Amino acid sequence: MSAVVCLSGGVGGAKLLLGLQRILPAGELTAIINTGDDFDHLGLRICPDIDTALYTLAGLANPELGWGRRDETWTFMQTLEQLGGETWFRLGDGDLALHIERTRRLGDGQLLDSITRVIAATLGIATTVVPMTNDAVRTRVMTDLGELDFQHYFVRLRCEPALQSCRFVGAETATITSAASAALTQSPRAIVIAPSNPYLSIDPILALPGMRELLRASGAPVIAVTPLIGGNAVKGPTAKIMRELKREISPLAIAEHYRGLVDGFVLDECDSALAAQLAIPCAITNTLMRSLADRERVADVALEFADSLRARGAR
Ligand code: FO1
Repeated sequence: MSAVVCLSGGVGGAKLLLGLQRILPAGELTAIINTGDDFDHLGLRICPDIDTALYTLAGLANPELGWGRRDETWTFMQTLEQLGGETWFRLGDGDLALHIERTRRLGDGQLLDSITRVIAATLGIATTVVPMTNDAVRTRVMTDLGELDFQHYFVRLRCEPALQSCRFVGAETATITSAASAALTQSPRAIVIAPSNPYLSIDPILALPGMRELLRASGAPVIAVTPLIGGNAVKGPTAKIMRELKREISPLAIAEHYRGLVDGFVLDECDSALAAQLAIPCAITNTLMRSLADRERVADVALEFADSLRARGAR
């Protein structure tokens, strides 16, 4: 019982993944990553949340954007623009190599989990980075403009259409990757739900048949880290989406969303007054992860909290 499993989406979740990777011994973290954002673009398979996890864990992430690579050049995009091509989804020159290589391997019949494993090893990443499934699951959002593909809504339209609901096409018949199931069944020390968007990034993972059951049967404390600080998302559209979905914009609504699944909730210190209203135990810390030290601190608080829940018999 030593490994830690973290369920994560892209930018926000990857910060916590990096904190966990830095405080845990090499090889003791498995990251189960949302693939509902994946799509085919310019003939390439793009897996944004996997890419963000890989770049972040390898120390290659673009610090300003959160996605893509640091020190990136954009000759391909500029040339594509001159040619009148589609440039709403920006692919940097270095990043492009990852999508081309992944697409080539998929074309050769390799599966997404083994491709991700090879790339993570090449990048020297100590964490086991696992797509939630090898099957196609595609997030589609119903908005006031009708139903849209996820990246069309998220990047092309900058989340401007009002969200009404989400569905994860293909999830009902998708199979959880074997490395993800193995990590959840080999008596993990803790399962952490990263501060990713619950509706867009974590729900696709939870929608896979058997996932909720595996989490509950793992015997490990399951804890979630709030993606909301004082009624605002650190980055991204979580608060806007909650308003549109007519949820209270509060960590309490996030905890409620995970009710029956999580044993504990990590609140930001500026929301500490809410602790008394939570039906489950909570830990309180500054959850804003600006520096590397912040990422390590939040990771540390999350794991200590999980350990204390286990010791208390809460799991
Ligand atoms: N996000 C953007 O807001 N604009 C982009 O042009 C963009 C390009 C991109 C390329 C590769 C990649 O792996 C991710 C990229 N993202 C971009 C991020 C991404 O699509 C979203 O942040 C996630 O899907 C939400 O988790």
